[in-house]
Amino acid sequence: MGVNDRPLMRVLAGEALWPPPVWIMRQAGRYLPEYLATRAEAGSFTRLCYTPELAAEVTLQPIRRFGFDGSILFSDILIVPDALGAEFRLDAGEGPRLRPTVDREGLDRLASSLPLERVAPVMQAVRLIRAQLPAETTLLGFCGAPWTVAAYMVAGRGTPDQGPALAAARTDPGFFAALIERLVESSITYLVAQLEAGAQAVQIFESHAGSLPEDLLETLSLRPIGRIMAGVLERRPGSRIIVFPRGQGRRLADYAALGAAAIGIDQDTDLPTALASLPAGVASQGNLDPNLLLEGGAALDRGVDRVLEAVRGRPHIFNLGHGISKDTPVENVARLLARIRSAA
Ligand code: 1CP
Repeated sequence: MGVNDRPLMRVLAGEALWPPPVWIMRQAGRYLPEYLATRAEAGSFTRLCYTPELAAEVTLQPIRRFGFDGSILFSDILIVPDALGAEFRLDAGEGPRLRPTVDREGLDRLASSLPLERVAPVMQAVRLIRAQLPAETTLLGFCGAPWTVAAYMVAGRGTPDQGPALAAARTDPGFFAALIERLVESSITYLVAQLEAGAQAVQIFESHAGSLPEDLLETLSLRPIGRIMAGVLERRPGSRIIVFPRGQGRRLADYAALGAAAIGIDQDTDLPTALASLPAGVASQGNLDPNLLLEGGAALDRGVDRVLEAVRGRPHIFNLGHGISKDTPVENVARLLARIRSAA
C-alpha cells in the first residue's frame, strides 16, 4: 500500500470516505493500563518521551488494541522548549513544569535554534513506529503552535487563562515577538525532521487559541502558524498539515486559508455551522465531546450518530473535540469504534 492509499491520507487529500477514518487525541495515555505500565517502567514522563523504544511502544499500544486509522507519535508539545533548554518535567500529581522564560535575557539563555541532536531520540521513535505500524495506518507527527507553547514557557506551567503570556505580549511585545519567532523556526525544523523520519502528516495543536482576544489572534496565532506551514511546505512540498485551533470555532475559515489539509473542531463549536464555513476540499476532524466517551452507552451512540450525520458526503476524520479523559472506560472506546465502523 502506498502512503496515499491509506484511508486517513485519502481524506487529507480531500476525499470523502464512508465510514470516516478515526483516531483519538491522547489515544496513548492514562486510560490504558498498558500505558501506565510502560510509563512506570520509564520512570518519568520525559524519559518515556526521549527513549525511542518506549515512546514507540506506547504509540503502538492503542493501535494494537483498537486498530485506529491514525497513529500519533507519543511525545509532548513541551519537548520543543525542553530541547531549547527550558527544562520540562512532569511530576506525579502535577501538571507540566518548565523554567519560566519571561524576558529577553531569559530567551537569550535558550538555544537560538532547535538542537536536532536533542530531538534525535524522537526521530528514532518515529522510525521505529513506522517500521511496526500496519501498512494502512497513517503516522501523524505534531507540534504545539507558537502561542500555545509560549503560554507554558512564560508561566512555567499551565494556567487557566494564559494570563502571564497575555500580559507579556502586551507589556513587552518585542520579547514576545522574538519568543514566537524562535518557536516558528524551531517548529519548522522539528516538523520537517518528523516528516523525513517517516511521519506522513503532521498536526499543529493550538490548544489555547480560545484565550486570544480578537486583536492578538492574527499576530500571535494565525500568522505564526501560517509561517510554520509555509516553511514546512517549502522544504517538503505536498505535506499534509492538520491545524487544531481549539476555542476559535468561529475563525476556522481563517485557519483553513493558511493551507491546512484539515481543520480540527472542538466540542464547543456547532458542527454544521463549522462545516459550512470551511472551503470545499478542506477536511474536517473531531468535534465529539470527550465527556460522551466517559459516559458511554446510548448517549455516546447518539453523539457518534450526530457527528456522522453532519459529515456524510464530506472529507472528515472522526476524532474527539479534545483529548480523551484518563478516567474513560476502555470498553467505551471499543464501542465508539464499532459504532463508526458499522455506520450504514
Ligand atoms: O502520564 C502522564 O501523566 C502524562 C499525561 C500526558 C500525556 C499522555 C501529557 C502531559 N502529555 C501526554 C501526551 C501527549 N501530549 C500527546 C501524545 C499523543 C497522543 O496520544 O495524543 C500529545 C499530542 C500531547 C500534546 C499536548 N501536550 C497538548 C496539545 C493537545 C491538548 O491536549 O490540548 C498540550 C496542551 C500539552 C501539554 C501537556 N502535557 C501533559 C499535560 C497533562 C498537558 C496539559 C496540561 C495543562 O494545560 O495543564
